[in-house]
Amino acid sequence: MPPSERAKIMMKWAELIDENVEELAALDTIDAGKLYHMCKAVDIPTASNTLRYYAGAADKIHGEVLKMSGKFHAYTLMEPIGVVGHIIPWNFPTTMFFLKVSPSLAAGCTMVLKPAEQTPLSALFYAHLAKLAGVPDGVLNVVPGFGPTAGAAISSHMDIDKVSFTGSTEVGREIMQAAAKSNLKQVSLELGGKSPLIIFDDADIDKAADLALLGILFNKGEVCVASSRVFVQEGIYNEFEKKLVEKAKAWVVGDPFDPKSQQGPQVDKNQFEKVLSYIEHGKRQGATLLTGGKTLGNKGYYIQPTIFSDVKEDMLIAQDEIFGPVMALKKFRTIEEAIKSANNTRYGLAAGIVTKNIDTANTMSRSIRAGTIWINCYFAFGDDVPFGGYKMSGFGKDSGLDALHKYLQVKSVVTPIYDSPW
Ligand code: TXE
Repeated sequence: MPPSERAKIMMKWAELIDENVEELAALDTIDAGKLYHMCKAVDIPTASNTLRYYAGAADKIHGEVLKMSGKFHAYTLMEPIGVVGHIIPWNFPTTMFFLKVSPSLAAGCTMVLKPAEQTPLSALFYAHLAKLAGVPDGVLNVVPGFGPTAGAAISSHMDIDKVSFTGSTEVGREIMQAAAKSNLKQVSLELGGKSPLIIFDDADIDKAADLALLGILFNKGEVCVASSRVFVQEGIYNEFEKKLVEKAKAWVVGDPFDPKSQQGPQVDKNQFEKVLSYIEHGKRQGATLLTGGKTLGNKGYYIQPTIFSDVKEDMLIAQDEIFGPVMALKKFRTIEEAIKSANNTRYGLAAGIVTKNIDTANTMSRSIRAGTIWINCYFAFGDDVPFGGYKMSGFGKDSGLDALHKYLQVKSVVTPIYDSPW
């Protein structure tokens, strides 16, 4: 199909998504316990815009003309990589679907997508809308199923040319092994994180406390870039801690369909129990529980916003991805100490820096080993901004033109030129 035709279909699909925003938002809320008003205002409209961004790129994919030495002429073709397997998680069912599908569709690939077993509903609805928009049969195949069966079938399949995965570091490792053992398919991985937020003495304390809280409580902490480690400079530490705890206590946890709620339930029993067990570890290993730490109500997987202070860097709550509303707070003195602490993790997905000093911001952003650095903001994503990890947070980018190139391969074509004067 000509790329301009692909683009038209993608634009039409985006329109259909916008027309069904309420139903789609409700599906993600029912499946994942995500806030309905956030899904409706952010997740769904952002996803249709992601489609539009890559639709715009579909007919701008081209290679280069190269001047070889000797009497040769060479050029490159950018070809679709072939059949792509997408395996996605449950924390952002809609966002993940379109971060994967949009660039691969624009690149001209066909694909099999496996949604997470907890959240298959919106993916199936998106496939239905894709058909209505004119995506030909067989191009986009949504196959719900479990990881060790349906997921593993993708990563070990001999006819799949690339697997693009977002999920846990453990499963990322299994996917690489399966790819290596089967047809050496290409792999890109977006895995876990333990992202630091570093707040310096010159910060506006009130705003910084809001940012820190949002960084860990947004989507009930089920966010790969959650700012789960917060480092605060000693000059403002006491006042910051006081504000943070006050704000955490006022945070509204409840029914995700209630517009007043700021935090819904954890996705399922497994995650609920995992988070609670980390809270117990934190207490047992000697961190100070400043607020929260308990479940809420007797129905649903609700957990109070939880903040620990006096967290030592080798404690489990400072090292493991908890994936829940649990913050590890720590005081620091110097910028050197902040850099060392920020990098003391096996992950490297994102980091936040709060300061008015441009030199501090520049030094920090160049010293932290992470794929995204937010200065005086957090969760600032954009379709044109590459997103992906360093270290054990994975490799390969979602978003931006880097993501488009992930689904393309370069072919070099060389031909002799016998009568050329040059
Ligand atoms: O993830 P899994 P889980 C982290 C987070 C969370 C933990 C466990 O810390 O607490 O992982 O969550 C599919 N072959 N993240 O168990 O298992 C699975 O069906 C192929 C961070 O839910 O990694 C689902 O579609 N696929 C993360 C997807 O992998 C397999 C988001 C993710 O599930 C498979 C989610 C296998 N052997 C969890 N086993 C992020 N980066 O945002 C499972 N899957």
